[in-house]
Amino acid sequence: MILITGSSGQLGSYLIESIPNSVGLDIRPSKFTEIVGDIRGNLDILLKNYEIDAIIHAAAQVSVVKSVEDPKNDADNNIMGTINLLEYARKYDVEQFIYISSAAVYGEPKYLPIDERHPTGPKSPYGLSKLTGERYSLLYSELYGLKVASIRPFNIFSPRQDPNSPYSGVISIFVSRAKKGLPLIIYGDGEQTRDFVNVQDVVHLVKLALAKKADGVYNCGTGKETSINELAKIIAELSGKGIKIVHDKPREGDIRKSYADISKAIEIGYEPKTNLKEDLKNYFF
Ligand code: UD2
Repeated sequence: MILITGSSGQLGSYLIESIPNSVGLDIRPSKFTEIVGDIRGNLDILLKNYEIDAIIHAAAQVSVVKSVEDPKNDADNNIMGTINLLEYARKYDVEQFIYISSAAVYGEPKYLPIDERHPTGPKSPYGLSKLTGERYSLLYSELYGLKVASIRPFNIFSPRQDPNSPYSGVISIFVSRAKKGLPLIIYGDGEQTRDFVNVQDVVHLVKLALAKKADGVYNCGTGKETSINELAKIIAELSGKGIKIVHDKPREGDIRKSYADISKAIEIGYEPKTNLKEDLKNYFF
């Protein structure tokens, strides 16, 4: 049986749907979650009816902004929660552990595209807690022979992202504004870039890592960059509402350009299928 933590979340819910013989654990109840509980809680009790062979750890405090406001809560979830799961894995001889990390571990890129050897330098408590969780997982692999793969997604998008959250990513914000007929606000000149990857590609890489018992660190993106200007134009066009695009001052601490070198993932069979324009149309319009 495969335990998927964070099964009510954006990525976890898709993982539950596409991985047979899996069971979901999340603090928030949902139709994807069989076990409602906290990853920091007593896992002996929470998981007593299950025989777990592998864990995909996708539960996390996911907001950069919240991590700055409350770094202790962020660390408690992302670091202590991870250690609690790793200890469970050690105690019950779980074979495999897939850690969902983040491109936030890299901080401001020193070169592009960003490969897995790129130095880490998180710019937020969130980036640091994700990196720390990743390092703990890799340490357990060295110390106890747990098979550990760590996946670093770039900018994930899906129809299940929450457009009403103030912590949403740019695609969510632009789509919900376009649907309301509101102008899209670009921070700065809009020439900053991101590697937008649809959630199905992330699921695909996680499944490959699981099947191949991969170990080490893997970027997950498309290997292509899209500027925020291009993104705004696509969404404005798809909405068909004559949406205006306006510019505001740059966002503080914003990363300028970011996209992944995905060669390592390709070596284990990864083939990203993201087509930004098509996917946005299918998901939202
Ligand atoms: C994303 C993640 C962050 C972290 C990071 C890793 C979100 C919300 N943020 O930050 O958690 O993992 O990647 O590198 O998922 N923008 C606008 N107008 C808007 C909103 C955003 O111009 O209304 C710009 C923003 O200034 C930035 C770009 O869009 O240049 C992307 O912003 P984002 O917050 O979606 O994502 P990012 O990469 O900064």
